Amino acid sequence: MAIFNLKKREIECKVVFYGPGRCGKTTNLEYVYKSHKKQVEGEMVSINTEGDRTLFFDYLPMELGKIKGCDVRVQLFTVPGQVQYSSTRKLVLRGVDGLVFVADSMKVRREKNMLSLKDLQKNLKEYGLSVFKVPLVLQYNKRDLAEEGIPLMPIEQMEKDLNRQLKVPSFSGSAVTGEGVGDTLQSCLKLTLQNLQKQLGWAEKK
Ligand SMILES: Nc1nc2c(ncn2[C@@H]2O[C@H](COP(=O)(O)OP(=O)(O)OP(=O)(O)O)[C@@H](O)[C@H]2O)c(=O)[nH]1
Ligand SMILES: [Mg+2]
Repeated sequence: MAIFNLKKREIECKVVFYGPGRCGKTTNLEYVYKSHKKQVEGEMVSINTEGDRTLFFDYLPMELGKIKGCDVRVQLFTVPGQVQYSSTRKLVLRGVDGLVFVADSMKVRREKNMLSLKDLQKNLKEYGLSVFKVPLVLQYNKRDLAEEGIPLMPIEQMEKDLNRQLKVPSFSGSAVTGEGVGDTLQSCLKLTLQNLQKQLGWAEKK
């Protein structure tokens, strides 16, 4: 849940990158850190195991400018994707305002993507949230691997597997080259801020 401090004219919200192990959540955040220096407030914090897998989370605070004279900040988090860190994933998800689900485009990861999306749905439900209502975008990551001859799923198949019911914005990209990373985040932040404005009764009248 976002923090609205209207006296100090500050709004702080939380966006979480979710997805299966090794799909590229941390790499996404690292790219955002490098490419959005002006908006980043402070350092990126990563709590990793020795093998560079996320053990607890990655954290990156950003400044998004002003809405109605209020400073808007977002805290970006990643969850640890490895199956055994289920309770940590749930903890990181607490108070989430927006989500990026990062799916791995490699054919061999098809089932892992679908299981992780189910895991997200279940964890959200435990906080009384619905995957159909929370601001959410999908990213089909690692598209660059096609050039290396690694079998990837066609985008249409990933849409069918993951987005047939959700019908949320989706982006193909590569967290390594940065393709699609900014678009994914921007789309998620747009939905998240629209939703917060609705909560505050600030939504634009059509
Ligand atoms: N080629 C390619 N490799 C990628 C891409 N994104 C991530 N990787 C690689 O995939 C591996 C795992 O990436 P991470 O960002 O650590 O994955 P993660 O989702 O944070 O994994 P967990 O922390 O275990 O949940 C690393 O070796 C990355 O360099 C991508 O878009 N293209
Ligand atoms: Mg990670």
